[in-house]
Amino acid sequence: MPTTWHVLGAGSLGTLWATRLARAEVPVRLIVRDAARLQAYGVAGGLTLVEHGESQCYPVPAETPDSGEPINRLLVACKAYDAEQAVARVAPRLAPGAELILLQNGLGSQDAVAAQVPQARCICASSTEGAFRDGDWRVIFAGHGYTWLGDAGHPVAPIWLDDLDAAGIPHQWSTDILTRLWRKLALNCAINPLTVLHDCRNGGLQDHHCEVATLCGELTELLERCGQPAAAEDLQSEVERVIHATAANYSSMYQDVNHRRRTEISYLLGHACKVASRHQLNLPHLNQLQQRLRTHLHSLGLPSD
Ligand code: NAD
Ligand code: KPL
Repeated sequence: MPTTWHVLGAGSLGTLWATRLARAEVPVRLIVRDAARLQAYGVAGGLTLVEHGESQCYPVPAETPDSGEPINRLLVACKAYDAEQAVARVAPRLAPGAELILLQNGLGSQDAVAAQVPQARCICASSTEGAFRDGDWRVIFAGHGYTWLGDAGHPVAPIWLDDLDAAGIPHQWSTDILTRLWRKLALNCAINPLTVLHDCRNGGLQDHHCEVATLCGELTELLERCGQPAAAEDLQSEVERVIHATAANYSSMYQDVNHRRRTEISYLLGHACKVASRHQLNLPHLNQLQQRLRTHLHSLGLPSD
């Protein structure tokens, strides 16, 4: 009997994964927040994936967190700030030897989740795929990319990577997943907050070269101090390359603010500043950036954590 994938969070990435697994006839079940959401889902009749302009509805079965069935494999597809609480609600259902795949961007939420479920194996992911919702239970597959998966405490790849092959989810097992997560966090810290504060696309940061370079210098210091020298290598040139390559795009944080959604600041810039302070490292520009961003979010009436 193949193992069922439970997908916690029917948002952009959760839907993107659930629909592709379902399309490949891999058993998958969706966990929605509560009975009201389950009822709304029942009315919709399934999850819709829009790819290359074509939409297809997949009737993925769904349940609430307190449904009784044991969970062996759980894809956590909530935002970083929701992950810990969401997992806590299903923790009693985890079977011995259960595995969690954590899709959250940034750092901090993965450790918080792992602490909730010491009996389970937690696998972290870093994804460059892009998807967004244009309605309830409907997701547009906007950017093809790659997902790196890894377990910092255990280098052996799980057998279920075969399911991802079958589902056409481009992925690679990574034995240095923490390096990847830190590198992405550093890129996000150097780019995303400035796009919000300067109200610009990524390419607009080409006019703020000095500010970007100063932040890259401090982020490099931080990565080296916290045992991530590989993530620090040539950071500034990669940040400049990404700014150039994605010049026409709005950063994910810009889009969150623009849609008046809570940002993941605490797991990006907030995490960087917290770790710097833990290492007694003085990074004035990074701290000032966090302060400016928090003030800005507050002024817009958005959560600043
Ligand atoms: P999203 O907001 O679209 O989806 C999150 C879903 O989780 C929502 O449907 C929400 O209702 C649900 N949820 C929250 N708490 C829950 C609970 N207790 N029980 C059940 N469901 C719950 O978010 P997303 O864009 O899919 O992002 C998920 C993570 O993936 C984030 O950390 C994000 O940074 C990362 N990421 C997203 C993309 C992307 O293109 N969307 C790309 C790379 C990484
Ligand atoms: O990942 C990104 C984001 O917008 O979140 C990039 C494109 C790298 C910008 O930081």
